[in-house]
Amino acid sequence: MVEFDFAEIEKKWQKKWEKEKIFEAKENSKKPKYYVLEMFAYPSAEGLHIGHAFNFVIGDILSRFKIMNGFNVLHPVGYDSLGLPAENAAIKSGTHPEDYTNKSISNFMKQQKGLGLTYDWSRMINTADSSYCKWDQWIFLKMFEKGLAYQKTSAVNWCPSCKTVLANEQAQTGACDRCDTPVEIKHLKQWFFKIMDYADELYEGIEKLTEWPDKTRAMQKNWIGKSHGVEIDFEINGEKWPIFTTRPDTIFGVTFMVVSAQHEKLNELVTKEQKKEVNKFLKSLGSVSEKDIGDLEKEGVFTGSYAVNPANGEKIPVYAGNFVVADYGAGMVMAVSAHDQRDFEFAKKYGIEIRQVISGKLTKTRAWTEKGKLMNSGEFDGLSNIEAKEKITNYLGKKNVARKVVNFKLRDWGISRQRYWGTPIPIIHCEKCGAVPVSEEDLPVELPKKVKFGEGNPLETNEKWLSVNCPKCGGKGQRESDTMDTFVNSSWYFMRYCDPKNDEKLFDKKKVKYWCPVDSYIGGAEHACMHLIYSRFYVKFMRDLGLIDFDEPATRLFHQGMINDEKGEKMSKSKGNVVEPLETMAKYGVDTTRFFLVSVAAPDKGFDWSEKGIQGSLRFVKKIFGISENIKFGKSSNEFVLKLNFTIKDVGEFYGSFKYRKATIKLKELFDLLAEQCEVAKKDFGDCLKLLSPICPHISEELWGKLGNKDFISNSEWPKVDKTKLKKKIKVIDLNDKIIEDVKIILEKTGDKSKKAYIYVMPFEIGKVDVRKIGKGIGKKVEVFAVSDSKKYDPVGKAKKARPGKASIYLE
Ligand code: ANZ
Ligand code: ZN
Repeated sequence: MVEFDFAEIEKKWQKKWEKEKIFEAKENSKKPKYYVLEMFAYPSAEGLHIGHAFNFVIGDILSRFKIMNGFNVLHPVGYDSLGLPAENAAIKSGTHPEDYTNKSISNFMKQQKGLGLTYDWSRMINTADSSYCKWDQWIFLKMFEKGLAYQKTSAVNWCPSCKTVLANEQAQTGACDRCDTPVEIKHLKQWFFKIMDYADELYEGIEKLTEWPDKTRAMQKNWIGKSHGVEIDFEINGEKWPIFTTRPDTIFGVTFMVVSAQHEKLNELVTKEQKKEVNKFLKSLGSVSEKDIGDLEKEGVFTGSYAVNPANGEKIPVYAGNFVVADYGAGMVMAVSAHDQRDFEFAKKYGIEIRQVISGKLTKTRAWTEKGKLMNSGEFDGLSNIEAKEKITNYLGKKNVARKVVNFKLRDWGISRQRYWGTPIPIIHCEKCGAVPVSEEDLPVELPKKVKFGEGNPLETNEKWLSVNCPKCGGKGQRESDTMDTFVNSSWYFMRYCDPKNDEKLFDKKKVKYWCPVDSYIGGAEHACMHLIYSRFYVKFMRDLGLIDFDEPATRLFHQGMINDEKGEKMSKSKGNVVEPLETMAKYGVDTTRFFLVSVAAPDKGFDWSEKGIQGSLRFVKKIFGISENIKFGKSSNEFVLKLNFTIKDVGEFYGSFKYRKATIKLKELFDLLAEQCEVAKKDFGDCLKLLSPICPHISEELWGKLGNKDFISNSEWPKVDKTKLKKKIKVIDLNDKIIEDVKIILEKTGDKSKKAYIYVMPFEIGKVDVRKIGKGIGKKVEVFAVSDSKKYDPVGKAKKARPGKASIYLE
């Protein structure tokens, strides 16, 4: 095997690509556009991990393929660099978040450049840069202007010891993940974006995202959670509570009500007698994370109040409970203990009546949640519960105590973070004028550089930064000290890439119109909901502002799989089983690493790392080098021309549809056959390199140059399929036809007059042989053997000459 210095080759070509700027997207090009984007990376001090590398390589192969197919490709890169980790690192190690971030970015860049990616570095974005955050703030002002940015009081996790607000992920266990102090709930005034105004469009629009993974679409539907139901008015202490239910058929089975423990009006429901009990319960609740509400042990406490059921006038107790969401529906449920599992468990625990109203089998542990006939429901008894839904809704509707409604699980987007390392919210609070937007000319509101970390939000205690004049009345004002959720930054970055340096405007409409939407968006499935819903919301908002004319951020979405360690376990720093892409690239070369990443499994499936596997990829890369050294240029064999044409066709289809593993299989076959050729046309060899180059760009470029080419293979033209060659193959591909043809050739050459032909084929081919057809074709008796058959008739040892697709023949 040939040894070669891959590191030198990699460096050489990366330098040349960069110098000639061959991957910069062109403005005003006549070519059709193609926009490839990998999801925004968060630059951390640890540098990129193998999952990042996998993500980038998947996008890069597509980008290279599209470039070679004549597209004007936009393949940009940038850094989603604000957020908690940088701030935590700063608190821990005393470095400023900005220094931490800049160091992480330059480290990331070095590693990404090492991968030989086709990024257009001239368009790089860094969300921490004030030239970017200025436009985040501009969008905020537009939201504010349209009434889509507003303040309301909402619960946060509070650590009394760190004196700081904790993100949900910092309070998952109910204790602060820094100091282990139990988390308390605090109510703070915070900023929200009214994503609910777009809930229906976001939900209905999912249907049109036909090139997004089904699972992601289903997850989004579930997240937005459009639910058709009925609102039924219950009277509590003389006040009307419109309670949302999807099961009006169970109205006669309501034996209690449960209001959310976080409900704003809970206090009004609690009687004097119950105050102590309720407070005790509230204290015990822990963090506000809603993620695990489904798995919680159901708990609650009687409030002392009673509700009146409008269907039968019954008085039923109102409980406060931990399993009811405060801002869904009315934040209170009509509990039907016999037919809802949550209510059932709750009723069992607190000894509340369980009243069956739908026929079916209740057990000791399970409610009956299937269909059945109504019982204990007065005039509705005997109806099927499906029918009863409609009838009861109409009955209550006529009494004016119920109406059909649509509800969404989606909540308005809370964007306030009580943190330093984020985009400042451009608002000034004035005693006289309230919340006043910073005027556009005064953007960006920049973060103060000198701050003290340690307790709470350093912006909140920075008097110098906080105190400003009110833009409206000129009086004393105070800056908003909350910063924005970093999902704000990543909701529109793909549009900014189209015009990243614009200082006058968010972006030039024409440029975004040309490039957007993203044609292929590649990233982890963990972003199926938040990021991908927020960016869909941003697109719709900007469309309504008249800035863009499309509805969805990306036409096609692709999720890469997970790479686990050799034992199939998730890689993590703490387990010490992380594969370092840089080490791997240094050891095996970039092209080998790239080839390996896509040859193990379909890129959406993920795989277990394998040292043996990557060595196999290295052998393949070396083999190609070996071929290039030994090959003689002349005329290609028919067999090779056929194979080449089929590979051009197949590999092209596979690259275009992320079926990269299938492409690697075809490439291996092609180069195997090439290795067996005595000579091959120079152009055909060049075509083979072109097919390889999206995955292994450096060696392809090197060998392309060795062929005497002066241009880059990376932006050369993709080889064309010769369709006439493909047709021919269909005839030859049939094993029987080939045997007939081969026998005829022998007969012609030797003038043989024998009566019988013995045919030897591979064991797996024996089923494909059609003895009658061959017999008719050659006009002789025919007998067929598998080469492995120990009882075969083979007097001159012909069987061992058979190969797959090529039978051996003995005439007698
Ligand atoms: C009575 C009932 C009986 C219900 C029964 C279900 C089964 P989706 O489909 O998710 O919209 N619900 C209403 N508001 C709630 C809140 N704020 N937090 C938690 N649960 C709430 O589900 C609607 C059902 O969820 C409603 O229908 C209500 O319980 C409950 F056999 O009402 B149901
Ligand atoms: Zn004012």
